Amino acid sequence: TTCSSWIERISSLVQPKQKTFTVSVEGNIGSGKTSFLRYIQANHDNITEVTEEPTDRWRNIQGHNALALMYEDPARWSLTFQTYVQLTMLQSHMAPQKKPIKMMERSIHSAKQCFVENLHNNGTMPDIEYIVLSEWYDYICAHDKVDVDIIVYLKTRPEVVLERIKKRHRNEEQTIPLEYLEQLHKLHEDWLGHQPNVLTLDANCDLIEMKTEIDKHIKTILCGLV
Ligand code: DGT
Repeated sequence: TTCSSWIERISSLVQPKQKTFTVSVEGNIGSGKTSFLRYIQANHDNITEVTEEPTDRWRNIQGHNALALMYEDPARWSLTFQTYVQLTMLQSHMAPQKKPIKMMERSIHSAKQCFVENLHNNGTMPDIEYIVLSEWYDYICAHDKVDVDIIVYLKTRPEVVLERIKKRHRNEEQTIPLEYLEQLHKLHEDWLGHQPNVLTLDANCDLIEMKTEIDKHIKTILCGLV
């Protein structure tokens, strides 16, 4: 799709006099969301504020590393972990916005649509836990301002992100198998494939090529404000 037709599509999706926007950046583990956001922030700091994913909070809940526990024993700790992810994501969505565009690394939606669905699909999370989390999620969506105007989807091949995960060598992630990344990839595709407000970027390339790709689509990414 060309840039100008994208702008038209987005203009028709947002409110006529809308002045603030929320953009979420989605994609598999290791797809390059953090680098993407740092590049945007470095170049468009005047109109964007970036909310990075609260992973540090997940790693230290009053001294407990929930992320590590979730990877070590997902059947025992996934509900605890996803409950906390949902809380911290809700806090990010609700945080007051000072600049025209709030850019979020992931959202409450990917936590549910990709990670929770996956844990349930692969039998790690029992029905009752899935139902409780889902009812919380539905209630939050109905009552709080967690809408996203545009989703930037950094699409990658599972094999590519596995290599990146191995290279960056985060302690908690060393046991992630290719199969898990394939499952998450499919859920991202199912979820984002059918949404009208998604800009999909090929994120298999290196950072230099990625920057060119971002520059090419910058008007769309920044909701027509540049
Ligand atoms: P990037 O910058 O694209 O490389 O992104 P990452 O890999 O730093 O960030 P992300 O969101 O893909 O994940 C950070 C870690 O947290 C990773 O080990 C996956 C895990 N994670 C994030 N959100 C959830 C969630 O809702 N549920 C589960 N089970 N894990 C999650």
